[in-house]
Amino acid sequence: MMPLLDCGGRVLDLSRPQVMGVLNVTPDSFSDGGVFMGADTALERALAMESEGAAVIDVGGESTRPGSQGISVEEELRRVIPVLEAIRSETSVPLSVDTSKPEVMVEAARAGAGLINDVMALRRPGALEAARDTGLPVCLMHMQGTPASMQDNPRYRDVVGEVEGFLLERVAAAESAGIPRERLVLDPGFGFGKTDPHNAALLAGLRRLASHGLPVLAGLSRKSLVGRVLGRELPERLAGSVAAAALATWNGARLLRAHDVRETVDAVRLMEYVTMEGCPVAETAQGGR
Ligand code: 7PJ
Repeated sequence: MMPLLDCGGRVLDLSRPQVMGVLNVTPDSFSDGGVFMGADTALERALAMESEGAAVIDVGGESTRPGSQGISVEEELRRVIPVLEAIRSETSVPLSVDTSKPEVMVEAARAGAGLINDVMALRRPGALEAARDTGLPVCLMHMQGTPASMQDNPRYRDVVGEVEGFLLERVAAAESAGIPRERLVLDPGFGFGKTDPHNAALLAGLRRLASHGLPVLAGLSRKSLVGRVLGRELPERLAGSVAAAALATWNGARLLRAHDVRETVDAVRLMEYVTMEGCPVAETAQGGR
């Protein structure tokens, strides 16, 4: 059903939960901004994440943190393309590009990206067609509003139902545009136009999103949900982030987007042991499918 995603010739095996390592090449990203700017530093970090067990590395050039304004196509290409080119030949895992811009999707695919990670779920004009033409898998993420204002006053009547409805509508739009569902990944978009109770409801209700036969990605790493609930500033969010990733995995997520790859891989492997076939107690564990 969903085990192997062909990411432009590199395989992402989602028959088991896996970790997507975050590689921000932005000067303003909220959690590690400014640290991974040049291609050299980015390559070093990518190699480290690969050796720590990342199954895919997500390269992002535009910050989408609350309040951020967006950058031009030219600036995003300038940040992302050299990094993809530098990493591509030195790594063997698939690379993902975190972008909403059709032009960046196309150029990134040429530069070796194997997966499109779009926090706008292909809603920008031209994005459906651009993504389809690359032939690559796409992660469709839910966001209420835009990064500039999404945390101002997020509102839902039924957050799990509305996020699910939105994602299924985007799956239908992608299929109509010629992107087969076998190429799609769903993501509730933790922190993107959501309060802490909204995020908590989505984390607790993740299994419903995972019930549609498409792999689910969860990105909770270092997010303010973890910070606020635990009263932790950025450098102190590791344990909370790993716990959140474990909970998401238990509730059916197959791809965990994380900055701290080694620790998250450990958590995911432990969940896998308890819930997947082969474990003596798998049948009684709720997390298995
Ligand atoms: C997410 C993302 C997420 C997906 C970011 C951060 C903010 N892509 N890009 N899901 N978050 N698919 O790194 O915390 O949750 S940027």
